[in-house]
Amino acid sequence: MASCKICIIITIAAVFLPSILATEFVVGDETGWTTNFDYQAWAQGKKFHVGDKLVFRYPPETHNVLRVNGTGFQQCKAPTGIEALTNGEDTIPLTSPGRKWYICGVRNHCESGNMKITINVLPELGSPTGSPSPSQTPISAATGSSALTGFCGWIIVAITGIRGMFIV
Ligand SMILES: *[C@@H]1O[C@H](CO)[C@@H](O)[C@H](O)[C@H]1NC(C)=O
Ligand SMILES: [Cu+2]
Repeated sequence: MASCKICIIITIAAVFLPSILATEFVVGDETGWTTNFDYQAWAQGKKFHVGDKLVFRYPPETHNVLRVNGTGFQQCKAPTGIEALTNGEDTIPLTSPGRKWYICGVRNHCESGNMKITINVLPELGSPTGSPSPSQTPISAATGSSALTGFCGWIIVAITGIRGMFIV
């Protein structure tokens, strides 16, 4: 049955699409993590989702990465006792939606060198629970289409549900 082949392909796509779409963002691209770079301009227009990763790349010992809150971002102050990331290839998985703030804690790089970045993380792509409107996800669109009703639709729903259990 031709329609079931399509169904299988769509099911596989529904399972693997979110991981294919997961992106690793190298902060500052080729410039990396350094002083006097406009990270807000860099972040502008990019869409960060749960499941994506931020990579802070810099020569070790010249900089570091501290996760802070909005106040810490404004004042270039990290809470005492938190551990800085220091290996120069620091990969931070974005595990929850919302605003995130990172600064460099070396000397006055944050205050004087503008070494700070804030991003807004959106819910996971293709996630049935995380999406603001389920009708906008590719999976639901496929399930709702008239070509894929009945048995095929149920398989997609079941597999999407199973995938959800592993992710949550
Ligand atoms: C931000 O973190 C500091 C600790 O560094 C804490 O005192 C402050 O209450 C936090 N602010 C918010 C808005 O969570
Ligand atoms: Cu620095």
